[in-house]
Amino acid sequence: MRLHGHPRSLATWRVRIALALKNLLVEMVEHDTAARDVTPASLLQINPQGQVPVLETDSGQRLTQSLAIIEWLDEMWPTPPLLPPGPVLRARVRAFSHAIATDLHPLVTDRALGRLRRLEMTDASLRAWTRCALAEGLDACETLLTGAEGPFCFGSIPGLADVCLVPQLALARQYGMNLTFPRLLAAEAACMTLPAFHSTCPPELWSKSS
Ligand SMILES: N[C@@H](CCC(=O)N[C@@H](CS)C(=O)NCC(=O)O)C(=O)O
Repeated sequence: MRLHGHPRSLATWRVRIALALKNLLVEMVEHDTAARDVTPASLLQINPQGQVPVLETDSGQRLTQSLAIIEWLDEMWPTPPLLPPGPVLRARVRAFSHAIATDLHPLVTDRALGRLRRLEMTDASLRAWTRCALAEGLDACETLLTGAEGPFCFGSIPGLADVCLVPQLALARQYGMNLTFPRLLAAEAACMTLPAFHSTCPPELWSKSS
């Protein structure tokens, strides 16, 4: 399989963690998604959204959207599972994951910040915007874990929720945020004992991760 991504991409990091948890090796193909205003044609050819990650399967299918890719991996290689047994707990894990990947992350991507910059938002306002989005999103996530068993987000093994959480916390640290989310930090600490999380961490985020 081939994973199209970018070393700084949090969404690519999610998929890399999932692959590592399942001990799956892929060839990495790097696309420059960060330093540009125009989506490269090569990326638009493989994803009409012009975003990474894109996973090319052995049978030549191109899968987009990190959560869809990770759920596909989980269906194809069910061990270890990334979703818990039981429909209610699975719905809670998916809700938590979407709160990060679907609601929070798009507010703080390079694409979103680039658009705001072109609307003449200053660097200081952009920083305030990003910190505010991260604080609100992570605060809600802390509450979403109420009553969930640890040490990981939802139980004794890492899963989809942890795969989404760890990259987002690393970004928050990059913005110098004071993280006061005990349950999220405990789950992150449990994750960071595992090579699947720390060995896949983008180098510039490494020193700032727990
Ligand atoms: N919802 C998508 C988000 C993907 C995404 O935002 N990717 C970023 C990198 S983290 C990207 O490709 N940015 C370049 C761009 O949007 O132009 C997913 O989870 O895969």
